[in-house]
Amino acid sequence: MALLPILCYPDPRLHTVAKPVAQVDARIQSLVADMLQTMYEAQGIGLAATQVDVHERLIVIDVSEDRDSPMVLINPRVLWVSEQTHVNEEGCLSVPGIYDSVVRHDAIRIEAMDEKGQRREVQAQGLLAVCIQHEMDHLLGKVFVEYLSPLKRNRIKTKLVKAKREERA
Ligand code: K1U
Ligand code: ZN
Repeated sequence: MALLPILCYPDPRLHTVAKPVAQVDARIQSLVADMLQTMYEAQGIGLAATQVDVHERLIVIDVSEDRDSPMVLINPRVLWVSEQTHVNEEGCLSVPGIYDSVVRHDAIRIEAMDEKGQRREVQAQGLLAVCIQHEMDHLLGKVFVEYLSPLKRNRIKTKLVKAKREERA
């Protein structure tokens, strides 16, 4: 297993639209193991392949308290969303230190494959539903700050570019 570098906003690669995974093989299983290790190490509850510069439709998630219930979603597809929405506080490993409110569907149902290539359906609500919607946005090249006002987004961009510059100096 290996820790993978996480792309940081405003890296343009975060806006790449991911392609479907063609085959769930040893390469994908190894990527899943690396992404899980990277997500746990970074103390995140989710990670999309886009964030580690792999542009294939693959997500890992673990919203459990004990961090022992990994979920792997390959080629996820939305089947249903609730009409009801909710404002949630979100963060992102690609936008370190920034948390803000985003409106999401309360509940969703998706289909995806797991790491064995088995089709599964997931009905989600609460934090799991929020996290799946956030990670599926990553696969479309969308970062949560794009839901914020241009003013807020530009402030975040400036702050992170400055932080990166200082880190390099
Ligand atoms: O996509 C990511 O970078 C992972 C992200 C997932 C996420 C968190 C919160 C709401 C929606 C999606 C994170 O794990 S950010 C860090 C984190 O652990 C966290 C932040 C806020 C609430 C709960 C967890
Ligand atoms: Zn994110």
